[in-house]
Parts: sequence; C-alpha cells; structure tokens
Amino acid sequence: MAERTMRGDRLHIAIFGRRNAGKSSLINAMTGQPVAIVSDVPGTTTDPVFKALEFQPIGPVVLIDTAGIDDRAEGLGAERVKRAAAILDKSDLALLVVDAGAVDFACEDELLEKFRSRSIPAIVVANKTDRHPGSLSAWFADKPCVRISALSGEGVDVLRRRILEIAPGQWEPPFLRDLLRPGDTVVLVVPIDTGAPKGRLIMPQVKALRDALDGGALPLSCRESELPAALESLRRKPALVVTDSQAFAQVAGEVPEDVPLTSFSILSARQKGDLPALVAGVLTVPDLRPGDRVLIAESCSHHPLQDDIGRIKLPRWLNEYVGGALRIDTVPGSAYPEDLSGYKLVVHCGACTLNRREMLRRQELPAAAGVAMTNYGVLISFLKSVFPRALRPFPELFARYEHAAWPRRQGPGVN
Ligand SMILES: Nc1nc2c(ncn2[C@@H]2O[C@H](COP(=O)(O)OP(=O)(O)OP(=O)(O)O)[C@@H](O)[C@H]2O)c(=O)[nH]1
Ligand code: SF4
Ligand SMILES: [Mg+2]
Repeated sequence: MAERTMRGDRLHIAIFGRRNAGKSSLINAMTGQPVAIVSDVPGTTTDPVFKALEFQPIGPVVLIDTAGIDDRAEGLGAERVKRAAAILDKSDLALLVVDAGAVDFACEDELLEKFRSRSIPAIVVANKTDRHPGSLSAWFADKPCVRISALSGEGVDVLRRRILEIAPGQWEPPFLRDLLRPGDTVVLVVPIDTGAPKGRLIMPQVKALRDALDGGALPLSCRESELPAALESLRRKPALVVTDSQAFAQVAGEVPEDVPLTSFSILSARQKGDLPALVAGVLTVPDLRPGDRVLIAESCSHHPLQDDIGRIKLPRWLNEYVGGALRIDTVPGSAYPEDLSGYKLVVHCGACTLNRREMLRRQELPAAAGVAMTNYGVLISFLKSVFPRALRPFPELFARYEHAAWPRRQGPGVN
C-alpha cells in the first residue's frame, strides 16, 4: 500500500553528511531493508536513493539517502554534490549523519546553516558509537543530537521517536476537503479526450475523488458532455464543481452562476504552492507583448501528446491573446532553470508530482528575479474569461480580487 501515495504527497526526510559517515547504513537500518549499497569506499552513493514507507503516526514518508556532500573533486564529484544539494529543495526534515569520532565539522556547520536558512528542522545523528563509545566532541553539545550505531541498530528507535517529535503535523493543505461539508455533492468534470490516459484517471482527478470521500462528501464524476445531465440528476445544487481547465469555458456556461466552480489545476496549485502569488502573476498577462519570453514548466515528464497543453494549446492561446508570437520555452520534469531572469512570465502546471516545499522553492526563484509566475489553471481561467469566478471557492482570496482594478482586457474565451 505504501507505494499508492504519490511521492509528492509524502513527508520528505533526507539524510545528509560526509562520505562514509554511514548515511546508507542509516537508511537501511531505518527501513530494515538493503535499500542502498554500503561500502567503506568513500563516494559509494552517487545518486539520491528514495524509499517510500509508512512511518506511523506521521503516515506516508519518503526517506532519501544522498551522496557525500564533502566530495570536492571536479567533474563527477561536483555533479554528485549538486544532486545531493538539490534534495535540500524538497526536504521537510533533515538528518545530518556525523561520524562520532570526527574532529573537523566545517562541512557540517555549512549544512546546518543551509537547513536553518530554509527552516528545515534537523537532527544531528552521531553514528558509529560502537567504535567511539566515549564522550563526543564538544561540537555536538549544543546540537539536537541522537547517538546511534547504524551497524548494530542501537539508538535507531530513539532517532525514530525524535523524528516523530519534530516532524511537522501537516506538510500540505488538503486538496478540496476543507471546501466541503459532509453530505455535500461535488461534481468532478473529467474530459475523456485523446489527452486522457487509457483506462485510468490522472492524479489530480484521483486526489479530488479520494479527498472528497475522506471528507464524507458525495463526489459525482462525469465527462463534460454529460454535465447537464449530471446537474439535472441532483435534487440539490452541488456545493462545488471542479473541472479540467481545458473545459473551463464550456463548463462555466453550464454551471449556474451561484455554484462555486474551479479547476483541478487551481486546487493542485493551492495544495502545492502559494496560490495568491500565482493569482497575482496572472494579472501581469495583459502586459505581455509579442517577442517577450515565457517559460512553461511542468513537473513531470510525460510523452508530449498531439494537442499537448504545455506545448501546443497554451502557447497558441497566449499568442492569440497578445496578438503576436511570444518566445515560449516549455521545460519538463526537473529541467526547471535556476536562472529565470530573461523571462517575463513563468507558467507552471499543477505540480502534482512535487512536494509543497519544492513548489514553493520554484516560486521563490522567479520572485527573486522579479519575474511573474502563474499556474496553468489560473491562466486558462483568465484567458477563457472564467476569472475571477474560478477563485470564488476560496473566499479570502476572492475578496482580494472582487474589487480589484481589473486588467485592461480579459481573454476573449479563445478555444
Ligand atoms: N563500526 C561502524 N561502522 C559503520 C557504521 N555505520 C556505517 N559503518 C561503516 O562505514 C562505512 C561507510 O558506510 P556507508 O553507509 O556506505 O556510508 P555513506 O555515508 O553512505 O557513504 P557514501 O555513500 O560513500 O557517501 C561502511 O564500511 C559501513 O559498514 C556504524 O554504526 N559502526
Ligand atoms: S503536468 Fe504537472 S499537474 Fe499535470 S500530471 Fe504532470 S506534474 Fe501533474
Ligand atoms: Mg552511501
């Protein structure tokens, strides 16, 4: 069952430290499985190793073993350190493994400073205490430290308890449960077109369904072609309608004005990131001019489809809106550039494969470069004139825009 929760929805616990400190031995001791290769050759772990497991009472977590952060060699060594450092962007909690016999802590101090500056709760794990049973160096004294032997397993239970003590209780808001009361009906509009994977639903749709069930609500799923029939079959109006963004214009025309309407992508953006900032970003779209650079970023790497949203439809709608050709780059998966300074706008997908920390980090980068950022669902609602209606389910956010000075022109509802 552990694998059924997506990695992006799990608490990310990452193990850092120097080469040979015993990081891989620790992930093996914590999982009771040979997850990572252990050897006395420094630099054995080259790429991060992910292990999903249930860690009660926290629930679904993913443990991440990383390469030694002290590998100063040019080339491959530097690349390993870079990959390990990138794990910082998604760490909800860090374990810093230190050899209990160590005498130099420069590298550890650097890491602790990185955890502190990113508000990542951390535990120092003094390992190999079987080899160094005496008292620890004074460096450990003022740190939240647990003594263990990953080899014998001694102290690993104490470490587990300490993790439970400091782990955040909630690391992401619910998908939509908080918008519904038990017994409310929520209609989920799921187009089954050429873009739909065969025989299954995509992750944001599955999450909406599951979260509605968890909240005791009554989810009713239909294709957009059956929406009028679905609405007619209900005795009471639904408390919420959630649609695939691509059907926004049609669905908005069929759902009565007084029924709250939003999209899977907007709900995903709210769960994974800072929705108000993504809404602020869309208000800069009227300032775009032909020739401006726009980055479209997705967080998974699916095979591009014939009428792909990120590669074909969104660029087409945006170009139509500005009345000329923008210079648009579309990047998949982990290829999110660090340097965004040349762009006027970043448009991100619903980020369902990322954890909240990573998406917030992805939002920080353009913000620091003075570049606006928005989200697929927010942008499509804007281009299809369903904005700000698509924000009405979020009263605080909606209130901010209800009386806002509206951009000069809204989308003509392009198709
Ligand atoms: N005595 C003793 N040896 C340990 C302990 N933990 C790890 N080791 C040994 O230390 C060596 C390095 O362990 P690893 O778990 O591979 O260390 P690592 O931090 O993953 O190393 P890299 O992948 O190279 O960064 C191995 O020979 C382990 O058997 C421990 O608690 N006690
Ligand atoms: S493109 Fe984004 S929102 Fe869509 S499935 Fe991939 S990660 Fe999720
Ligand atoms: Mg290792």
